[in-house]
Amino acid sequence: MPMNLISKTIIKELATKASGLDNDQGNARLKEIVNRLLYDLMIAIDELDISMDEFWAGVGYIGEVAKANELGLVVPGIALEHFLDLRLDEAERRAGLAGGTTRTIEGPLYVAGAPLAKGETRLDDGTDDGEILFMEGRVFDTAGNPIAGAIVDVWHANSFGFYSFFGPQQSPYNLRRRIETDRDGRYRFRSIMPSGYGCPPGSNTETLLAKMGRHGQRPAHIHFFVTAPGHRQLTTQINIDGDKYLHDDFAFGTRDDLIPPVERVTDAAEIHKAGLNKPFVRIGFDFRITREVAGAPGTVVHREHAVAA
Ligand code: MBD
Ligand code: FE
Repeated sequence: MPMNLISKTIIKELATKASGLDNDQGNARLKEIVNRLLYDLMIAIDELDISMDEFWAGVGYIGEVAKANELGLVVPGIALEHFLDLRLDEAERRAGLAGGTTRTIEGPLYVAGAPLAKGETRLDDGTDDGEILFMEGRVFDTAGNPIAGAIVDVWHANSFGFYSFFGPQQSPYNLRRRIETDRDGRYRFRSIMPSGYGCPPGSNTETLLAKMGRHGQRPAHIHFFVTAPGHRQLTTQINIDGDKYLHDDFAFGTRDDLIPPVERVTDAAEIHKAGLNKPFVRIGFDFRITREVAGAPGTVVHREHAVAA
């Protein structure tokens, strides 16, 4: 039952004054946003009859999340990062942009400046006994022309679900590379199969999810930024088919057309041809990126990124 101890008129007045909407100084856009968020929050407190203790528990929680540098994990966990993707999808649709590979969330674990290779490279440092993976494909524009010199910036977790620069020590830029496509728009890499990521046990994010009856697991996935001059940046991932959490991702990142077939190669001749002595996994995936246009929101997200030490 809504409490409404306070009239909406009084709340409106308070939020207006608190956000400086009644003066002509400051940043108009910021004031508009603060005003709206404050108003909606005050209404929610009033209607849900949020107690002093509940309120300060919430403030304390956000403080802890910030102190632990976990905001980037809570945001996808409560579907906000995916929600922003849904808005961008719709904005692109209305701008007439079609035919590009489906986007999905960046997540909090990108590190800029990975080593740059031409055409093909190896991502793993040889210390991970995970299944060997060869992934390859091409970058196309939406007319079907291959794009030479596109950059495929790829990052993924190791076979324990950990990323380099986060969690247990790994070699710098392990499982992170930038690959420049060759004259046919082709990229290719050798790596090891990632495992799904799980929110650190006991983390603030996991604590919140547990209180909502949810888990903090992601299916195994591989992240990509695909860029080329004159084109819109694509931020996406592929998911590893067959993963237990494929359609139960705590971060809402799985999308149906980002689940390529996973081919397990066991044929002795094929194994020999690949220069290996044990079965391996092959995944093919092509990217299509759209042209830069005026009048659509940008796809390059300016956010805080971890910096390589
Ligand atoms: C990840 O690896 C990830 O991709 C997201 C979205 C959240 C947490 C960990
Ligand atoms: Fe990830």
